[in-house]
This record gives sequence, C-alpha cells and structure tokens, in this order.
Amino acid sequence: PFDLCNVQGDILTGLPKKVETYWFIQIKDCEVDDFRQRLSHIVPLITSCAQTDVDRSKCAQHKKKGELLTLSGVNIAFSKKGLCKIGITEPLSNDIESETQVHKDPFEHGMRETASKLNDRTEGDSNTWFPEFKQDIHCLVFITGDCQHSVDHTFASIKHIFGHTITEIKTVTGTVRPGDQEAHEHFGYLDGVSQPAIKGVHDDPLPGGKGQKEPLDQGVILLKRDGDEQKESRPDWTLDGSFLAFRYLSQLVPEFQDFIDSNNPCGAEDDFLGAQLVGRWKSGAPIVLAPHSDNPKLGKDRDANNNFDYDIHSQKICPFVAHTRKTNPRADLDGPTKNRILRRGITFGPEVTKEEKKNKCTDPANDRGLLFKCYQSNIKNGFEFIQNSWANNPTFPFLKFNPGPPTSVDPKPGFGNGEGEGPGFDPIIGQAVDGGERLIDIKGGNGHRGKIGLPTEWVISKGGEYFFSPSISTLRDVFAV
Ligand code: N7H
Repeated sequence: PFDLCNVQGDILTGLPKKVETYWFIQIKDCEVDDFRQRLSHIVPLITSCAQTDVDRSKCAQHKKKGELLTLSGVNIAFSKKGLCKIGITEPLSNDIESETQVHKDPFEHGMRETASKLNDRTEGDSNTWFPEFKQDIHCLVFITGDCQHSVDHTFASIKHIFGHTITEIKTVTGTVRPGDQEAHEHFGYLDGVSQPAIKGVHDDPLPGGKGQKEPLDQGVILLKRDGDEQKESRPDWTLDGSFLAFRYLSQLVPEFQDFIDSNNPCGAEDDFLGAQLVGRWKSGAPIVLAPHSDNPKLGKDRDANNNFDYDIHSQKICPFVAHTRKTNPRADLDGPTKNRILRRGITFGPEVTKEEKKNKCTDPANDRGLLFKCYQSNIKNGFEFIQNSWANNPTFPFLKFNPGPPTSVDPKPGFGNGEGEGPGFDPIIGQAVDGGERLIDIKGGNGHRGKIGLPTEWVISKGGEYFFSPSISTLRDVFAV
C-alpha cells in the first residue's frame, strides 16, 4: 500500500524551508560497514511526506499523535557511485546500453559524464564547473529549517552521527530572499507556482490548463508505481523512491536586468520584456492572463494563476520561447504528462549591491542563484529531456514556423527562417553547444521584433549530480545495517 510516512518529505510535499544546507559527501573506502551502521541512526531523523503534508488526515499515525510541523527537516539521497560504494550494484533502470550508445542513462553514469547532453561545459577554457562537482560524490544530505540556527543544530547532529566515516566534498547553503521577495528567485519572479498534482497526494488539484487539470500518476515521480515506464523491471527496493537532479545554477542578475531595461519596447510596461522571456510577471501572474501589465492580485491567487493555456497557433501573447512555455508546453504538446517534474529549489547568495547595480555587472565575490533540485521517476524523460530537448533545442516547440490554418489569429504567421529553424532557445536556462550564440524569436506587444541574439547566458551551470532518494523503509532495511 501507498504510505506517505514512507516517502521522503522533499519529494511529494516539499520540506518547508527558509534555509537549506546541502552537504555533498564521500564515503571512505575503509569505513563502509561503519557508515552503514551509522546510517541506521540517521533513519529516524528523516522527514517523511506525512510529516510535511498539510493534510495530516492521510497518515493515521501522525493524526493520532497530532505532531506539530517539524522546524527542521532532513532527507538523504545517493548517487550511483554512492550505491556501488555501499554494495548496491544492481542497475535501477533496465535500459539496455551498448558501448556505442550515445545516450547514456543519466543516473547510471552520473551528471558529469553525461553533462555534454545538457550543453554544460565541464572541461577546458570554457569550463564553468566547480572542481568539487567533478569529484565522486556519493551521498547528498540536505537539511531544511525555519532559520539558520535550527538548520545548524540538526546539521551538527548529522555530522556527529556520520563522524569519521565520510569526507566532505562541498557544503552549500541556500536562504530565501528577504522581505517581500521571499518566494521570488533572484531575477525577481515568483517561483514555485506551477507544480504537477499527484494522484493520492493532491487529489484536488488547483485549476489549470491542458495536462494540469488531472493529477498525474504517482509513477511519473515515484519508482515502481503506475505510470513508471520501467515499473516491472526495477528492483523491489526502488519502490517509492525518486530520482533527484541537483544543479548549482549561478545567475547574472544585474546583467539580466540591464538587458531588459535596454531592450524593453518603448511605451510598454517596465518589465514587459522580462515577463515575455519568463512567461510570467514578477508577481507570478501568467502573461497569457495578463498580457499588458502585471496583475499582483492574479499572481497571488492560487485558484487562478495557473488556470491558462497557450494558443498553439500564436505567440502574439506568449512567446514560444518563454521559459514556462519551453519547460511545460501545455497545449503545444497536448498536455504531456511523462515529462513533468516536481521542483524544489532554493535561492542562494546575497542581494544585488548598489555597486553591482551601478556597474550592471555581477561581482564574482557575490555568487548568487538557484540551488535547483527536481524529482522524477525517469531522468531521461524529466530533467534531462526538459533541458536538452526543449530548453536547449531552438526548433522546439516544433512546426511553429508554419502554424497551419490561414484563419490563424496570428497576423503574420511564420517566423524564424521558415525552414524549421524554430523559435529559439529558452532565454532563462537554454544553453547552446560550447556557450555559442542563443537566438530567440520574440513577438512583443509592439508587433514582430524578429530574431535577436542574446548577449550572454544569465544562468550558468557550475555543477550538479543525479541522486536516488530511496523510501524510508529501503533506507532502513536495505541501505543501512
Ligand atoms: Fe524554471 N525564472 O525565474 O525565470 N521557472 N527557472 N527551471 N521552470 C519557472 O511556475 C527559473 C529551471 C521549470 O508549469 C518560473 O514556478 C530560473 C530548470 C518548469 O508552467 C520561473 C531558473 C528547469 C517550470 C522560473 C530556473 C526549470 C518552471 C515560473 C534557474 C528544468 C513550470 C514560476 C536559475 C530543466 C512551468 C513557477 C509551468 C517555472 C525561473 C531553472 C523548469 C519564474 C531563474 C533548470 C517545469
């Protein structure tokens, strides 16, 4: 039976957080048995979905106890190398791979080895990855909390339990932004607005466009549940686990803002161009429902701010390349379900300083951005697909250069070069091969603006890894001893 007490809390419900520390560790060769023993003392500290779920009625155990929401949460996940280190060598995926197969399984090979698929630059002069992410990372422990103090307190106990059995590779802490920017990422846009609903967890999803109305099968996120393409062939212990994709993404905020300020069409609302690139205004209001100016009331309204769809024949209101359209195309693809992910990021780094604003340039000492993480039962269909086949693929959404019926509401159907070149890159996260030029075709409120080359990438990947986040019973009965 499905039990929210057995699923790690970050996956389906999200750990509540104002601060989150990510601890990337390696298990020492000679300490594997000791590590596994100590892991059994970590298990009781792991926060489950039931402990974070607002609807406690789903979990008899917690309803009885009437427990308060914990102030600090802990979850743990293992990379493929980490699983092998503790003696679990069985593949989690049955994708048959030949030596020559170009498309390697992302989890089995790890993010560094498959990073070229994401157009990340991990080597040579154009390398953007931190050296730590090029080392073998076995395990990720992350601790959330309502303040730095509660996170530090829990972190100290975790460190104490693992003791000398591990080597620390990297520790990073994210914090929500101050004041009214709390739920906003560093470019200023409200984040965490559109998330898929999951059957048996969020049975009464908020209204939404195509593919948003019905909750998704659990197996899109959880392994071995209905909707997991490899349900039958995976090892039993993978049940109710999920793959976690982590990315350290720096953001060049003053540079992004300068581009918006210098190119915003005259006469348009201040952030008109920014909203076109993202697909939503800073308040979270989708441009489909608020085409000309921001509407903060709509941005806040959970019943309304996701209840829209894209006009598949036109980008008159929302550009085909807008980040939200590229990463969840809704009606453009008839509401795809297998490429959905649950996002659980947090911002990191200081606010933009006066100096940086004045110089329109990020001070390298003030690294800031998003500690991005997302969950899915299949990384090839989830994170990797969204990044590679949609965001980095200028021809997606497909066939938009000739949108079909002459009755199209688009006054001038046809853009790009009309030969399949397509609408361009995701301006927020799209990456060209070797950091090459990114063209986008945007049709703003002032008519067709044509193809423009973006001056730089404003989001830079500095590393990451793929992990498996097991169920709590698997952690206790299979991983720990
Ligand atoms: Fe994105 N941003 O501020 O521009 N994202 N994102 N993202 N993103 C979304 O709906 C942003 C990243 C998705 O269902 C919003 O929560 C930034 C990666 C998906 O309509 C905003 C970064 C990937 C959605 C941002 C970043 C995605 C989404 C609108 C990096 C996957 C839901 C608010 C620094 C590969 C789309 C919201 C839907 C929404 C931003 C990263 C995917 C404001 C700054 C790496 C699926």
